[in-house]
Amino acid sequence: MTDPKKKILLITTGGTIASVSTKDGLVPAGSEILAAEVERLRDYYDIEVCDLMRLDSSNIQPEEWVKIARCVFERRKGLDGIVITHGTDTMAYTSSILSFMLKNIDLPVVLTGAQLPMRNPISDAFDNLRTAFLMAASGRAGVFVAFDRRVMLGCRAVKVRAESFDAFESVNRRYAARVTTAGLVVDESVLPQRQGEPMLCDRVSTEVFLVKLTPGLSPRVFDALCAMGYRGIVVEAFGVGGMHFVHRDLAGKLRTLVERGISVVTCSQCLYDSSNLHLYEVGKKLLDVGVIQGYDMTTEAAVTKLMWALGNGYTPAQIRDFFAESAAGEITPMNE
Ligand code: ASN
Repeated sequence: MTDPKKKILLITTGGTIASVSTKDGLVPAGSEILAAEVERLRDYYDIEVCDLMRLDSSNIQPEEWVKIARCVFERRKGLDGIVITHGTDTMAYTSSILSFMLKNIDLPVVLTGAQLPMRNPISDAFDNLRTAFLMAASGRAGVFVAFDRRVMLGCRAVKVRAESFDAFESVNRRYAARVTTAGLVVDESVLPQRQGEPMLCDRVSTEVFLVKLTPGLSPRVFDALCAMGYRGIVVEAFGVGGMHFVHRDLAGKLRTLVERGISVVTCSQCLYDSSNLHLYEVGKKLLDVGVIQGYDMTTEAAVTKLMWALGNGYTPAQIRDFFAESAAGEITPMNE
């Protein structure tokens, strides 16, 4: 007897993968664009479809993250896995926040998209959708991004190329799986560890600002952010985490912010490797004033983790503790 087909829910949110050409440029549509390919996939999977939204991912914001998380959580019972089609531009933010919102998720949730619309004969949509379905049917729980025959943790994905088919990389973490001629080859050591029952934690704060440090940046920028009511700031600092204190004293300014209860997290402008504020004087000063280390987190993971922590009412002390540990695989523990 053959195994029953795995039951997969396909949630569409728009993006290039489901876009059509119009006089206004590419505009996202719904599952009707994916229908022919979904029909072919029905030979292998039992597929339900949910058209949730039709947005370019530049228009996907915290309101949409909540909708997507709720849809996944509410519909997951009785399914083997979920595939979410999504625009590529902000997919890493969505996959990162879902990694926190869908705590201990008990099935694979796999985001995918494409660099060319499904209707384009040379589109990557076919391969990407097939990789996502393979991972969704794999029984490996967690939030993932599937792209260019590779699968990565959602909280490690970064869009690194604007046009090429290999648009995503798994930053500072090995791929969770690859598609080879042998099928889906999963690296079990990369998969997230569940620590309890699945929970929907869908509150998120928008009071987080990302600053990319440039030489000479004025400390007054931080006064302005404070005045605007931001409660969390992520600074992409230089190298392993340095910020200037000569001529313009950023460390001194950040001290006043931390004293006012604002959580300041630093990560590196370098895509790869970890920040380490202990190494240089320009980093140590930041530790002294209470800046939180982002270690080897991607910027997308650091920003969404802070949005999530503030949304869930964490105090500055709780945020500090939360950033010292990995919730979904976004930080490499020191002993690895
Ligand atoms: N602008 C598109 C989006 O993010 C890009 C894509 O999907 N390739 O929705």
